[in-house]
Amino acid sequence: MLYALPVTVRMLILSSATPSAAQLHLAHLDPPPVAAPFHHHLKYLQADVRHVTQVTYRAYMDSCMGHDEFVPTTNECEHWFNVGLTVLDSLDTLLLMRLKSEYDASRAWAASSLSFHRKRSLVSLFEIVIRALGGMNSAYQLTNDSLWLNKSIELGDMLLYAFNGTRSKCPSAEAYLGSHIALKMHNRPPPSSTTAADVGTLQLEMRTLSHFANDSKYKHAVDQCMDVLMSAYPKDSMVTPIFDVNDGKFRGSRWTIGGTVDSMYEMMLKNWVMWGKNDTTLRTRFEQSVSAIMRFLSKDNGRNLYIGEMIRNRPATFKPHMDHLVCFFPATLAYAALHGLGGGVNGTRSDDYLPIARRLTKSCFDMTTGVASGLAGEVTSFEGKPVPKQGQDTNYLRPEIVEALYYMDKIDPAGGDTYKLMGREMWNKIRTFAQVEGREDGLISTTTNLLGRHGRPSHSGKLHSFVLAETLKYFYLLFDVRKASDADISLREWVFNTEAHPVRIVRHY
Ligand code: DMJ
Repeated sequence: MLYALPVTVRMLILSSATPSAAQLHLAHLDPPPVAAPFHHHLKYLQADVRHVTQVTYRAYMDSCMGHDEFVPTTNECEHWFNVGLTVLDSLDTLLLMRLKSEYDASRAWAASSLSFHRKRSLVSLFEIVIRALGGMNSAYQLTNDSLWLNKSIELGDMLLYAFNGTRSKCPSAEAYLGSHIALKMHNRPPPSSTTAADVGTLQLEMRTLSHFANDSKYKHAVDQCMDVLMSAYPKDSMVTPIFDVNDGKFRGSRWTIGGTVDSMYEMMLKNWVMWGKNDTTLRTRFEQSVSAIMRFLSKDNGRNLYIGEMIRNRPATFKPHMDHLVCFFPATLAYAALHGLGGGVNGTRSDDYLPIARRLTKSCFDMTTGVASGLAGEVTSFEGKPVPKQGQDTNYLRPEIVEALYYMDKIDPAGGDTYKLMGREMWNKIRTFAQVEGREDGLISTTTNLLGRHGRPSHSGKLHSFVLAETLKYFYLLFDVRKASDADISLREWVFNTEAHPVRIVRHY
């Protein structure tokens, strides 16, 4: 197959032997001596991330190929949308890491077994768009293989129905897959409320599909909804988490930038960048929201700058904790600065984006230092030294902290090796504490009970597909020894969707 990857990637695509997960440790590298130059360590770290990715994906393939997700501790397979979600979410990670035999096996599975028509399911529109459509768009971008475009069109055509069932022209949170969708929708009217993130995170993928397929219908659907969202946007402020798809209004009383809202902000910026920086409404709403977030939700406790949450316009209800998910925000601010907003990459004022992103990135990293395992919890309390909140001490191997390190490493001109060193510390902890017991070959899993006694957490639960899509990819790209401008994915030329699937910036569309 002819890959449309940058030449360096094509040349480095590796052998097509297909060892099982259990055999892979034989090929593993030895670490360099401690005193070796840092770039030797980086090469080793990058190879190690690739190795863990290969072992983990192989374990999924060995036990659950074609199922949505799997449980590394038991090898059980998980069903969610019944579309082989881990395959679709992992394609571009496999390509970027030159895991050719795993990519080829995934493509072969999709060619023979993936059909959205044969499904009969109600799925989360947001999740299927960011993981499946985003993953296939990216695979098509990187390979030019029409298989991925055809599958994206098949899926995109089904998702369009979700935009037709409501009064506001914005889709509800659920979409049908399979045949006779119109009939199914008629029999079960869509629920009226969705979240800001669900409805505000579809545009990049659907517009990209229009661009690739040369068919404006997907773009038209999301653009109509985006107009509704922008007119409903609160003046000079942030959105609240609920969106009513019938009357087209934001509802709810919480101000947060965690789950239910997060990627709406991220995608306002990225859509502005992706389509030529012409959409002044998107840019203005993004800038206005950043100001409001910093004014109402940020707090400097003397040790850390962090983003909490509160009931709208009621500062007394402020909660001094930060979700792991919120660490998308420094990455977004850094990307905005790279593309000229908030003082640009050389901004020094306290309200410029890059100085804020620096402090937030440090706080996100500090979320990993509160417990001996070095794994951050779902929610971290910032009342003193950052520690996982009681009842929230699970680590799902989410990407947002390493995502912040990756963006800052590529964008912050004053960063030096800071972010790579932080990444190394995080990676070493993951290798020690997230590794499944008895699997010294590198298989990793969700880690629970971080606050448990003896500092040794336990493992359980499924491996979310975002671990392969995002977390491992960001570690791999963070440890790249090349200059940011020479990397396979340059942030001046590419946009990652919220699930870390890269597509090239389209300046005029
Ligand atoms: C991912 O699916 C996406 O990054 C999404 O935007 C929010 N969270 C998860 C990973 O934590």
